[in-house]
Amino acid sequence: MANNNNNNNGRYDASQIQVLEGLKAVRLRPSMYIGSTGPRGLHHLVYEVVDNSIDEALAGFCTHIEITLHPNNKVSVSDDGRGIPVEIQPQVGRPAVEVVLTILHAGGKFGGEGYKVSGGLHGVGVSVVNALSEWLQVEVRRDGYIYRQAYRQGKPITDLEKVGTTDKTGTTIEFIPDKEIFPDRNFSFDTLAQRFRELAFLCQGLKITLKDERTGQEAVYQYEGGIVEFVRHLNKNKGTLFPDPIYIKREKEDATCEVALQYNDSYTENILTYANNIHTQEGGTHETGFKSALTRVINDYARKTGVLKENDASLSGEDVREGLVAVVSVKLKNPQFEGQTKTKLGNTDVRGLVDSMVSEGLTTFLDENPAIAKRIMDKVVQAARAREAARRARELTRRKSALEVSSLPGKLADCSERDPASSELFLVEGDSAGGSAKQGRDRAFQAILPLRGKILNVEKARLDRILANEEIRAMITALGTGIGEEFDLSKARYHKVIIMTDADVDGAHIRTLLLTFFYRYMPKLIEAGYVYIAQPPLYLVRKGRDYHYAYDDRELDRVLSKIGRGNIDIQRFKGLGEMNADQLWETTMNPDTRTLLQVTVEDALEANTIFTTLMGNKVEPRREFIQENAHLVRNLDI
Ligand code: 0RA
Repeated sequence: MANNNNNNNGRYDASQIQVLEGLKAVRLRPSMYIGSTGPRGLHHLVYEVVDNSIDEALAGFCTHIEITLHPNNKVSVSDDGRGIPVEIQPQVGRPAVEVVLTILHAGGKFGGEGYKVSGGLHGVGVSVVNALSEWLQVEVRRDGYIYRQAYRQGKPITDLEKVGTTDKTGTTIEFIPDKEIFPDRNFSFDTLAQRFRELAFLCQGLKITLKDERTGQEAVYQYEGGIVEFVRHLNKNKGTLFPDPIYIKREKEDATCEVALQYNDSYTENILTYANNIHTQEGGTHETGFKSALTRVINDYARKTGVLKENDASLSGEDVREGLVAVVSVKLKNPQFEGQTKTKLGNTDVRGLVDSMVSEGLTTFLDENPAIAKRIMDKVVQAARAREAARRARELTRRKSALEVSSLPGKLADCSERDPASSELFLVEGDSAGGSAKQGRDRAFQAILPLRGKILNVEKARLDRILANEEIRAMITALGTGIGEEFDLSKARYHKVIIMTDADVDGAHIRTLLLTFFYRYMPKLIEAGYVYIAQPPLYLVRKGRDYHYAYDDRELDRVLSKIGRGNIDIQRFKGLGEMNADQLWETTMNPDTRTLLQVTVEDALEANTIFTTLMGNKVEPRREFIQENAHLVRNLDI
């Protein structure tokens, strides 16, 4: 059984067995460790490696992390930290770096207390990445030397070797995910860039560079202002109530909390919470601590200054969060993640910690900045009034729908099918396209609702105004689910809601308006996977009796080169209305031949940023965005 690696005088047995057992377990059930072996799991490998460098940065020893995507599926992650220790670990008889890379959960054992601060969602350690890589190489720059070791599927194929000298310190880990585990090894620059930007916001001053050698793309993220700049970024295209976000920070022995917040003139709240750099989508104790302090402090201030009189009702949590953008970030020793997706912070002591620091910090801020405090007071009091009006409006619609016998909208051409699971609703832009769709559809299971004119810009409007909009009401009624707090997925009358708009800029705008509406008021409809985007073709190419459709310019080129020369006629569809009923059926509606894009809100932050960039109050960025990204809306969904 001799192997060049086991030269440590018989002391290796126990640890070697542990390594092999560990590797086997990881390769047998990769999803247990990294969530999936699809694109998410694949990208998770990179995050896991980067997290180790982030820990080194949070410990104060690393200022720059560089990630490079190479051709041939190789990724490298390089940092300028202290370098993973190389000394022989007495318990194991192997260099520490080898232990870190081969033994499960060995990651944090060598830096002593307080080393492990961040950690991927699963926090599994870099040995898992190693086990799932067909090849991995670690390079350590430390004590004047360069050390290297390579692995195959997690097993060392060389000893740790001294390969040169250097005056630098740091660690570089390069790896190629194993094809046996990951059928698709295509890394997405955009997905990685998004996460690294977020990490750079959360780790003030840290520089993160992402390079893509496949395309030459490069992104550099570094924010001296940390989460304050994060809040500025989220409010980029909004009118803000005051110029600089409020920033509060508290450092304790075993926890650091920071909060940055700023109001804008919209009506939605956007609170992002993080624990150890993980986006806690389900919230948790840090979020409750923040919210309760905010509500209490604002109410106290409103009473103290006479904005609220003795007999006035207190402001609700929703009132004080209207138009609020906030980032809450805590870093602590032993984070407990709970909830369905393990993204809810459970540590009970964090609630009081965040609550008391926000109480103190915000009270002081309001006292010291009366002019800003006044603007906040105006905003929250107005919110309370609007909320009351919305409640009355809601009651009105409820009573109405209870009274009407058949309350389905007149414009809806419903299907005969009654089982929602096999029913489809097409939301079609424009009356003429609606007409073609009605003719072309299979009325057995396809319903058509034409949407006329400019649909209300939901970002700008409050709930009461949205409910008053005829197009939106028709859609809500047709869907059957209700909206907001009364939303009930089980009442959905269709399990496919298909947005069918023109393949031009206006179409992209309306599609985004609808997506915004669903995202804000029926997020569960998206989560359930009920929302789709139809893909109408852009071109019809005819040669004699032969014809082909092309969905974009690239496909048009392909079609043209395939059918060769001759008498070719190219028709460009400017809108759905230009297609006759048969063409619309064949290209866009027939389940056997169409392509539908399913809309998923994978990343609420990403979606929110896109929506708010498009729909915010300032007009210029919106136009710019549509022009640049008309094609991108597709990338929102899988
Ligand atoms: C354990 C201890 C020390 C550093 C590291 C791990 C370390 C790990 C990684 C992984 C990627 N980059 C890294 N950089 C550092 C501290 C050892 C010391 O006291 O010098």
